[in-house]
Amino acid sequence: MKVAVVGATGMVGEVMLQVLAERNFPVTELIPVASEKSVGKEIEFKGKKYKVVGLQTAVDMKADVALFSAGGETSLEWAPKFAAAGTTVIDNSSAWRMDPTKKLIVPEINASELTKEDKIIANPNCSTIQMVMVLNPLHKKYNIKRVIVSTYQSITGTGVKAVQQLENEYAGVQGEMAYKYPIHRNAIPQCDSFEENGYTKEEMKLVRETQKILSDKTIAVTATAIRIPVVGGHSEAVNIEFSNDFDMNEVRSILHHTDGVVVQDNNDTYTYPMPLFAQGKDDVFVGRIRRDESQPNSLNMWIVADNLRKGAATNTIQIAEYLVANKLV
Ligand code: 11C
Repeated sequence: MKVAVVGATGMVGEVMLQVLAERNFPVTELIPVASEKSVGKEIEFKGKKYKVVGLQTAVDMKADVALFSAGGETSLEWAPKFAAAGTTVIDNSSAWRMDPTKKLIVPEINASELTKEDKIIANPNCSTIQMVMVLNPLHKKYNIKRVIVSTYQSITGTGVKAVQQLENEYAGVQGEMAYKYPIHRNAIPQCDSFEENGYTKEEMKLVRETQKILSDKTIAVTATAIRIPVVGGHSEAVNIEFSNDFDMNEVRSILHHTDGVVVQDNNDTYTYPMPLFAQGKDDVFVGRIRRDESQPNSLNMWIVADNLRKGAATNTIQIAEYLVANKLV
């Protein structure tokens, strides 16, 4: 496979290169792509050096697959150009996710929707991916009515500027601010910009993308997304109300048998997921699983994943693996 990584010098792009190498994705030619200011820079992949090229050069190189993580505007402009050149684009931005003509894919859930005709495939938002990985098997069994989610999101979701801001704050030096406020010792109740309805875009992604991935518009979701000074991954406190009652052991067993989900849930041994330990892992971790005693058929849980891995790079590459395995590219 000729593989282009668009945004190769960014945070997600770098993890994509790592994950491609780790999973031995069949890369016969790597095309690292970035904005003009990075063109000519060298990056290393599997011990070999590659020169970063610009977007038009990459289009002309007609890759089989292009993994995009370069922001919504770049995707809107360039994904169609790659697609027109015959390249299948898997895009990490929010640009195409809610476009009814594009598929929004978490491979463990809905990769079977993909066909050869899908030339631009959307990768969901990180906080959505980790949540639906856990919701999906439970929805199939008990039918979800409503989800209330509060997120505790890593600064790596904002990008390298935010990591720099936190490091500057630790060191007590002035620098460029990724956020309007200090993030060290803080919790900022705003991830992404605000929408007309008073929610942030991040909160509305959790609502809309969940319904699209689970193919069920009847699932009510309400979200509050918070940025915290953590780097290892996103955490989510999730309350789920089902139509049907459940057995706690069966819930645990279902999650235990779900590919890509790891149950870490034992109060006796203080076992529960934490971003410090999820960092660098491809799985979604779930714990603190409790019946919500305040209303019928309801459950509380805590879900953690590395937002740069399953929330972005790993999910993208799993989509590419599915395309290869099913001869869709
Ligand atoms: C965050 N979830 O942590 C975001 C980052 O729509 O792909 C990814 C934004 C997106 O702020």
